Amino acid sequence: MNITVIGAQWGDEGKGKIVDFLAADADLIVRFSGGANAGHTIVHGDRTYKLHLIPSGIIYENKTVILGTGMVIDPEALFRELSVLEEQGISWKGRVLISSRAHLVLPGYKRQDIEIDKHRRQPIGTTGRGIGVTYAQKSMRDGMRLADLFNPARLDLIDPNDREYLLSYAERLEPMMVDITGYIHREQPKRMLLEGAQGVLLDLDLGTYPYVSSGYSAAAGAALGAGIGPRKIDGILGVFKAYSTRVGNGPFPTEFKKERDGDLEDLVRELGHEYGVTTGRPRRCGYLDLVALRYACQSNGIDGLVLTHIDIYDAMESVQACVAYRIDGKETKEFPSCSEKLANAQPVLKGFPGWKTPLEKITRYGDLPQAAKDYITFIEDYTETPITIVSVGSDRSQTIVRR
Ligand code: 2SA
Ligand code: GDP
Ligand code: MG
Repeated sequence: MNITVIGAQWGDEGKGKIVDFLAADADLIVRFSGGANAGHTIVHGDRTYKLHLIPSGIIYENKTVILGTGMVIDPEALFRELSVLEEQGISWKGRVLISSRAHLVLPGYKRQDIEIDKHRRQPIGTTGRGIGVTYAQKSMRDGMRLADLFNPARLDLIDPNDREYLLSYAERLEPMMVDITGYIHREQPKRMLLEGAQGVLLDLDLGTYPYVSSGYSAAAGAALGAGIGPRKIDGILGVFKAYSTRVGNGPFPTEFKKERDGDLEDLVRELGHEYGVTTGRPRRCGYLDLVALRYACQSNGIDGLVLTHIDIYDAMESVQACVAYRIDGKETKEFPSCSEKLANAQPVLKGFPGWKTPLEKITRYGDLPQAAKDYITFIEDYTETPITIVSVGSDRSQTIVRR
């Protein structure tokens, strides 16, 4: 049984938490896309782990994780992250493998990323981690892959400073390098988890282009990133929050507005700690956008949704969600492909009664207050997708699986 887990919004839905929870039953966890731009948080008791490149199964002592082919790897960031994990008592040697076909981020790419975005007439607000430049080099067929580090014919083609930089990591990277396809074929894992990064609306093809990242955040990227065929994947889970957030620029139709929503943005940001895990940037916050969520379900074939952060609404008298857009005077439930059109969309909001009960200690679906269940049922009906897991807090234990 192999399951893909993706973000169904603009990232930061709680993928790290959910992959860590599901990893208890997995024998291999593969991150299939993105790089050190991502920030995946795992909370276990009084310990918090912030992952950027390492797949979220690493916290278990005996699980093997692979950084997949679709990733872009910054060696400096990788070893920094691994040494933080080591300080936190996680021994990783022998358990962290990297696809030989994954691309490498060079120091100059990070500088270029920052410079390019600074000079854009409409900046994207990238994380400055060299992601776009590395994926562009890959598409141009000028990229450096992990395997190239051990291939003098390729290595000799690059700038001597870059060569020296990369070679300084070669000894440590060599034992981690793996042919991911061969490995999976040999090991025959029974249960694989394929972890995405960012979210569907930041996917290069499906997202709000050009305000997207450059990897494939969508479910369709999982097979490529893990070096397996798409028919080997048995299910797709899409993680989403009870509200929406976005970090960086670009259209966000349900973003809270002071004139309409008062202090709701500050309230949600503080309760939900909505700050970038990688850059510390405050995240923009807004209502749950069901038009966008339905599009994410349809464009990814999501079999089951995972609802997180529902506890953030615990104290609210009422909760609202966007059920349509009004664009140029016309109401629509279709998600526009053009960012300018999306920027003109006014959300049509529907109100739901609040549950005014703390949910954080609830462990069974049946024990949720009726108002919370009604909100959940509405989302399922609207998206035509079942909600199979509900998360009521950041801790691994605060996860309700619907049976
Ligand atoms: P990039 O750096 O080229 O990938 O940026 C392109 C856009 O993608 C957004 N992006 C993200 N959005 C949400 N979360 C991300 N990870 C970090 C986190 C973000 C942070 O977990 O909090 O710390 O700021 C992430 N990574 C990329 C980015 O904001 C641009 O809009
Ligand atoms: P990811 O990028 O999708 O892995 O998500 P991030 O780690 O960037 O952001 C999610 C944040 O929400 C982290 O601080 C998590 O610890 C936290 N979190 C996850 N699920 C829940 C939840 O159900 N409720 C609350 N209150 N916090 C959650
Ligand atoms: Mg994140």
